[in-house]
Amino acid sequence: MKFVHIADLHFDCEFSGFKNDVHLIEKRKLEQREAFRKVIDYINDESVEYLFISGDLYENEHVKKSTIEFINNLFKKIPNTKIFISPGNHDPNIKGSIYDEFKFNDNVKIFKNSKIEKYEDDNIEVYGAGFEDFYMNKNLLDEFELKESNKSKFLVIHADLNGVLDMGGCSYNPINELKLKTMGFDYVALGHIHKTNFNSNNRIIYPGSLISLGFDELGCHGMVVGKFSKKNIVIEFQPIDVREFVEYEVNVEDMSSQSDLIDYLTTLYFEKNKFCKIVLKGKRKFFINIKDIMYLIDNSSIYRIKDETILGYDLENLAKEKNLKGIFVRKLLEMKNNSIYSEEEIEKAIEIGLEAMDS
Ligand SMILES: [Mn+2]
Repeated sequence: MKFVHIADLHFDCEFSGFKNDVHLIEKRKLEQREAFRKVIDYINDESVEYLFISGDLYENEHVKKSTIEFINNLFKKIPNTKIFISPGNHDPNIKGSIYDEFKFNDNVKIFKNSKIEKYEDDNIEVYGAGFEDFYMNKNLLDEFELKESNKSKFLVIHADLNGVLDMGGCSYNPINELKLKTMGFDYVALGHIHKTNFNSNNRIIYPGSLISLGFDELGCHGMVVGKFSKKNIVIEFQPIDVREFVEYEVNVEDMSSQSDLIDYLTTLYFEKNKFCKIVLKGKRKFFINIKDIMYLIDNSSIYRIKDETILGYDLENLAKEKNLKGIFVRKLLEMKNNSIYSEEEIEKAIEIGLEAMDS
C-alpha cells in the first residue's frame, strides 16, 4: 500500500515576502498550482491509495471559490485514492468556511472536529482532528487512547510538535513528541512547521510546506511518499517545488565602488530554478544603494539584496587627521548630537563625501 503526505500548501496566500512584486507573486501562484498537479499526477501514476493533507491547504481569509474548484477537480481525478484533510490554523473549520460549506468529492474525508475521529477500512485506521478556530488552545491528543488492532495506524493532524501551551491563548495544538511516540501510531502525518524534519527512520513527520512561500523558507520543498504493510513502512522525501530559494553571501571588502559590486553581481551564475537573495557582508568602502543596484544589475536570478555590511572607515581616527578629510568628518560627527538628521543619515553623508574625496 502507498500513501502521500503533504501539508501547508497555503493556496491563495499573498506571498507577502515578495513585497508587491506582482509578477513574481503571480508566477509563484501558478507554480503553486503546478506543484499540486504534480502531486496528483504522481498519485495517479503510482496508484497511491491514500493522500494525507495535514492542514493549511488554503488560507481562509484569501481563498477564492475558483481555487477550491481547481483543487476539488484534481481530487476527482484520483477517485480511487482516499483523501484525508485535517484543517489547520490557516484553514480552520469555522462557520461559513470552505470546509463548512463546500461539497468536496466523495473520496475526500475532512476531520472537521477538534476531537479525534477514526476512519477505518480493510487495511488501515486513519485518525485525525481539525482546528475549529485560528488557534487551538488545547492538546487534541490529551484525552485520546489508541486501541490495539492488527491494522496500520495513521494520525493526520496540524500541530505544534513540542510546543508549549500558551496561557494567553495563542497555541496551535502543542503535542509532545515523546508522548506521541508511545501512543502506537505507525506514522504521524503532521502539518504546521514549514521546514521538513524528514528522516527516513522517523515516523513523526513534517513534510514542510509543499512549495516555499518565500526567502524565509530556503531549500528543497516537496512531499513524503510511503510504502507500507502491516509489518513495515518505508518513507522517502520527493522534491516537488520547481523553485529553490537560496541565500548567497557576497563580501564587499575588496571592492572599491558600487560599480564593482554591480559588475560582480551581474556575472554571478545561479541555476535557472534558483531564486536568490544576496546578503552583502564585510566592511564597505563605498555607499551602497540597494534600489539602484537592483535596478542596474543584469541578473534574473537575484530577487533580493540585503545589506549587512558595516562602515569600512574608522571615523574616530579620521576625525583627528589634519586635512580636508579630517575636517569634513569632524564637522559631520559634531552634527550627530544636534541636528535634524538621524545618525544613520549623517553616516551616509560622511560615506558619500569620503568616497568622492577618494575617487
Ligand atoms: Mn502553515
